Order: sequence, then structure tokens, then C-alpha cells
Amino acid sequence: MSDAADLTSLRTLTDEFTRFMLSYKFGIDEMMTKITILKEEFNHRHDYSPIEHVSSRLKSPQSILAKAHRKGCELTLDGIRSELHDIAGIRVTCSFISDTYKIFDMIAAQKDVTVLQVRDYIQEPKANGYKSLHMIIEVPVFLSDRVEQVKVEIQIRTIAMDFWASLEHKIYYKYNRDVPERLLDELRDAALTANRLDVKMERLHDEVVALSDVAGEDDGVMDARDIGRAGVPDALLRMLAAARAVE
Ligand code: 0O2
Repeated sequence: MSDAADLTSLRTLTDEFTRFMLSYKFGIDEMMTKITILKEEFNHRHDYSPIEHVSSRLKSPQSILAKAHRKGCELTLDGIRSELHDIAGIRVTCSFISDTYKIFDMIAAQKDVTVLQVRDYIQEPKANGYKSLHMIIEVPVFLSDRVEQVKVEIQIRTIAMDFWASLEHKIYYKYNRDVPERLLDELRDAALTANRLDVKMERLHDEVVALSDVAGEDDGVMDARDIGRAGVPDALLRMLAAARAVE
């Protein structure tokens, strides 16, 4: 092949790969919009948000290649597309364990979202203590010349599970995947402690919610957008009037 032909085919391949990566970016964009809407709407309806934090990441080309090699998948864009499910990734962090399942259900119920795979590491934690609810979904992305179904991996977990997972991930890479047994034991123990905290916090939260339902509690803060709309308590008005009369 001539140098010019080589260059043209290289350009074509680069362009195809860029389009391949872009479709995953668009998949993330679609799902991030859906999750943000769910978060804001839930917040509006219930005065509380089951979602604490949402983040996303696109796997780097190097990491895609390494995983494709590890899985022994065909090194073509089609091969990678069908075998690698986490090129586009979203992580949703919730306050409580029950919230993770609420978010899962709300995502799964969306008409244009197809759930391809579910791994419930909350019900069945990994041997190292890892807990998280994973779903691989497919979402349509509307491009100028076609509609593409894009896979996105969504990991849903509590703050405590997330704290544990990020530390374990760091340790795993620090020791180049060969972590000393003592640290592995401590990590398993820390996972149990994190779980106890999750269970206790949720129980306390349920208790407080039940109390404030009865008392119609004011939590002591107001949204700045409500200034002018919220009424001024009678007692405060009387106090202000009395102070003015003394002036
Ligand atoms: P990274 O760097 O986060 O992207 P599969 O071949 O698809 O069946 P896979 O991809 O290992 O197997 O699926 P699984 O078990 O659902 O894990 C997918 C992702 O979950 C991982 O992606 C991690 O992000 C996370 N994960 C799974 N197990 C653990 C764990 O024990 N500890 C931590 N900290 N995270 C975990 P990657 O590509 O491995 O890593």
C-alpha cells in the first residue's frame, strides 16, 4: 500500500474510533440528563433527595485496550462494542441502601432504557467485601444519520459503600493487585463496619422521618427562592412591632 493510501486508511480509522467514543459520551449525556431530572423531581415532590452525588467517566482508549486483551475479545470496534459493557460509566451515590433500589427501579422503568444485565453486589457482596448495585443498560442516541443503542454501566451505592470502594481501589493499584493478606482482612472488616453504619443510619433516618411526619417539623432552613413566599410567623411580627413601638 502507498504512503498516501496508508495515511487515508489511518485517518478513516481515527475518525471511526472518534465516532465510537463519541457515541459513549452521548450515552452518558442522555443518562445523566435522565438521572438529574429524577433527582430534581424527587427532591421537589418529597423534600428529600435519594441521590447524594452523580459522576460519570469514559474509559480511556488504553484502558479499553487492556480490558479487551484481558477478556480475549475480538479487537475490532464491533467486538469491543459487544464485549465491553463499561466504556461509559455512571456512578450514583445515595444516602441509604433502600434509595439505591429506588433509583434502580426509576431508571429501569424508563421506556427507552433497556436493562441488559443486573449485578446485585449489595445482596450478594463480593468475597473482598465490595458492595454496589450494577446495571448495564442500553439507551438510544439520536445521531444525524442514525439511531445508535449505547451501553452504559450504572453503579449505584451508598456513601459508605463508595468510600470503601474508592479506598479498596487505591490499595489494589498501590500493591499492583497483590494486596497483603492482613490488609485484605482489614478491608473485609471495614466493609462490615460500613454496612453496620448504613443499616444504623437508615434506621435512624426512618425514625426521624416518622417523627417529623407527626410534628410537621421545620428543619430550620429555607430555600432562598422562597423569600417573600413563605409567611412570617405571628410571634415574630408581634416582636418586630413591639420593638418598633419602643423606638
Ligand atoms: P474501573 O477502573 O473502575 O473501570 P465483566 O467482564 O463485565 O463480566 P467486570 O467488568 O469486572 O466483568 O464486571 P463487574 O464485576 O460488574 O465490575 C465492573 C466494575 O465494578 C469495575 O470496573 C469496577 O469499577 C467495579 N468493581 C467491581 N468489583 C470491584 C471491587 O472488588 N472493588 C472495587 N473497588 N470496584 C469493583 P473495572 O473495569 O474493573 O475498573
